[in-house]
Order: sequence, then structure tokens, then C-alpha cells
Amino acid sequence: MKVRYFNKKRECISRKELKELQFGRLKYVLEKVYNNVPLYRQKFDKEGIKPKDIKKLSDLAKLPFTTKDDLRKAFPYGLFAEPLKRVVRVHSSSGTTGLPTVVGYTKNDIKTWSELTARVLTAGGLTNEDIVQIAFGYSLFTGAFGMHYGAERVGATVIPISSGNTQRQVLTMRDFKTTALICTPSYALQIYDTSVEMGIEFKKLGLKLGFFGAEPWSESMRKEIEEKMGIFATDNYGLSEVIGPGFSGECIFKRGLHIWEDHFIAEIVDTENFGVLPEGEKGELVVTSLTKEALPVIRYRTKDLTVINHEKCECGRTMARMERVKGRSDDMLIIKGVNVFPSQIEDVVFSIAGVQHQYQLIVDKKGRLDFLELQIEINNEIYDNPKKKQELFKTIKERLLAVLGLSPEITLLRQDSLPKVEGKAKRVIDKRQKD
Ligand code: DLL
Repeated sequence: MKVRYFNKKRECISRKELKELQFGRLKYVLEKVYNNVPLYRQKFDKEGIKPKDIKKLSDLAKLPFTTKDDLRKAFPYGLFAEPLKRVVRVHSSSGTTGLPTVVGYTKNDIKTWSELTARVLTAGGLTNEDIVQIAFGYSLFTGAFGMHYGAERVGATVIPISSGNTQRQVLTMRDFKTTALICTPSYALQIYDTSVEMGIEFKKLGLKLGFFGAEPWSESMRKEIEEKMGIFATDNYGLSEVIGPGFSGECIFKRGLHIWEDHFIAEIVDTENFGVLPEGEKGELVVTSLTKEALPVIRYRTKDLTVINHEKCECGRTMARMERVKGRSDDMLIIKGVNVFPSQIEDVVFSIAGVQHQYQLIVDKKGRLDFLELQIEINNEIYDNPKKKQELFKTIKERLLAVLGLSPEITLLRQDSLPKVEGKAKRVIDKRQKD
């Protein structure tokens, strides 16, 4: 496959020039958040630091972190650095408790976003001759819209099919002659399995490229996808708070995900003392956005664990690469692409009368897809009364669906069925294989 760039001048910028560009942009964004966003001003003032005290890039480490909790507290628009009349779009993702986090984009942000996803797609081999099937859900989730703009910006033909209706995905691929698929890696395999059930030979469909992200996956899963589906599959990463997809993506050499450093500064910090780690060490990814207008983020703690490398890549790109994200420093689960915190589930179920305080969450695969089961103890009196038990079951199911946007399997248990824990309760049992 040929090395291609969407914006060669930028993607192959010299490190020296890049640092100058980053510093100029950093100064601007720091002034902007200090003047426009009360939370940033308070945080900076608390540390006794002003934007003008940042005299070189490494001074960034003096600034306080921003967290998902800050976004949640500012729900919905409190961290926006622009008046709402300049904001043309909002998206949203789960928060650590009931409240989701809301992210916003100005017209320029949408332009930047489309360039960055266009870079990811071009780096992974997409051209204007491709026909792209976007099988992420078009919703408050950033995945579908972000990749959609990028694919159009490349000039490819976009099929905005959204997620679900898997047989239709296969038929659309066949009839519309799809050459590139964009979705979560687990959904890609589900589409493949469905084609097998339908008696359709997948490799004859003509699909060539897969751009997968939004959830952790492994090299062995990539191998399986590539072999079974006969495609070239790359990983891309991002998060709503930072922009959505378009933060980083693999090139055709698949040796780490290129971070678009002209728009973001990436740091890796120690998960215990939060100090900045030297290149090559594994820690939590912390991101500062340099060009976002509506929702700039300063030292945003992603909780995703990775390693960064600044060596020039074989493709000629000079921008840093991050290793594939293997885990998180918190307990967030990603179930069918939906971010779920065990604490959200706990908040919901503990507020329902008749529920005991012993529960377990089992995460596993059902076929290709993630599957979440809540096993929870309830009062024996309700357990022994089929009508009341059914009512309680329904209440738990409905409330969880309303809060999580996802409905786990629910198993109600008699009191004292789950093993008693001594010390820290292990609430989550994750049986999905990892490598
Ligand atoms: O998942 C943005 C996205 C959409 C990325 C489409 C790529 C493709 P959120 O819903 O806010 O945004 O979830 C962000 O998902 O902090 C990671 O834990 C996880 N994640 C995203 N991409 C990857 C990946 C989108 N390639 C959270 N590998 C992040 C591992 C990923 N984890």
C-alpha cells in the first residue's frame, strides 16, 4: 500500500517547527480559558499561576489537571469558552455518575475535526475512490459524525448506515460495493459472523479497509479480523472530551497511532504521583487541546494507559505515536461501545427499595459482542413472591436503561447468595480475553 498524507506539510513538520507552533497555540488557549472559563481561572488562581507564567512548553506541567468530574460539575455548558451562539453542535458521553458530559463544537471546530479524521483515514489508506460504510451509531456519540466528516473531506463516498440491523450491513456492503468499513472492532466481527450465517462469502464482497476504534482491542483480534474478512485494519483512538475520533490513528505501518500534535499536546503521567513520565514509560495519557474553540481542555486526564514515542515513523510523519490503549486507570467499562461506570449502576440499583447491597457485574462476550450481567441480591421476602420479584426486576431494568442507555442482563439472587467479601469488594469480573 502507498504512503499517503492528507496534510503533508503539517504531518511531516520538523519537530522544531512543531514545538514553536505548539507553544504559540498553547499561550493563546491558556489566555482564552483563563479569561472565559471560570473553572480554569479558579484552578489556575488556586495554584497561583497565570497564563503568562508559562514560558516554555515544559511549564505546562505546572498547570492543574482537568477531569471528567470537572465536566460533570459544569454540566451542561459550564466549561464552554465560547457563547452558545457560536456553538453549532453538541455531543455527549457517559459521566462517572448519572450526569453525562457534554462537549461542544464551533464551526471552526467542526472544520478542524474533519481535517483530523481525514488525516486518520488517509494515513490508514483511504482515498477518494473508496466507498465508506459508517456503522457507528449516528447519535450523541462522536464516532459516526466525526468519521463521516473526515471521509467526505477525503472525497470518499459515504454510506451513513449507522449501527445495528446487521444483515442489512452485509447486504449494503454487497449492493453498494463498500470498500471501507468504520465501526468498533467487535461489531466488524459481528458483521462477518452474520455474513457467514447468511451464506455470503465475505471475502468476495470487495471490502478492503477497516478503521476500527472506540473500544480496546488486541493484536490477535486484528489478525482474526484481517484474516477472516480479507481486509487491512487500522486502529484509531479518541475521546469526546478531547474532540472525538481524530485524536490519533495508525498509518499503514501499524507501529503506533500518530497523534496530531499540531492540535494537541500529549503527556504521559504516573498513575500514582501524577508526575510527567519520560518518553517510553507507560502511564496515563493527559491531553491539552491547542486549537479547539468551544471546549478547550487543559491537561485533561483521559485515564487511558499508553506509552508515547517521538521517533520519526517509516511513513515520514514526525508526530508522536502512542501505543494501542490497553487499559484504563479507572474502572470504566466499554460495553458495545457504550462507556459504563460500575458506580453508575450502583447509584441506580441502591436507590431502589428491596435491593440488598451485595452485587456483582460480570462482563463477558456473547458471540462477538460484549455482554454485561448484573447479579444482585434482593430481600428474601420479595424473592419468594413471584409477582413482587417480577416488578422489582422490571424497575431495575428500566432505570438502568434510562441512565446507562444500555440494559444489562439481570439476575436476582436470594440474600447471602454472593460470596462475602473481606476487604475491598471485587464488584467487576471481566472475563473478556485480553492480550
Ligand atoms: O469512543 C471516540 C471514538 C469514536 C474513537 C470512534 C475512535 C473511534 P468516547 O465515547 O468518549 O469517545 O469514549 C472514549 O473510549 O477514553 C478509551 O477508553 C476508549 N477508546 C476509544 N478509542 C479506543 C481505541 C470515543 N482505539 C474512550 N482503543 C477512551 C482503546 C479506545 N480504547
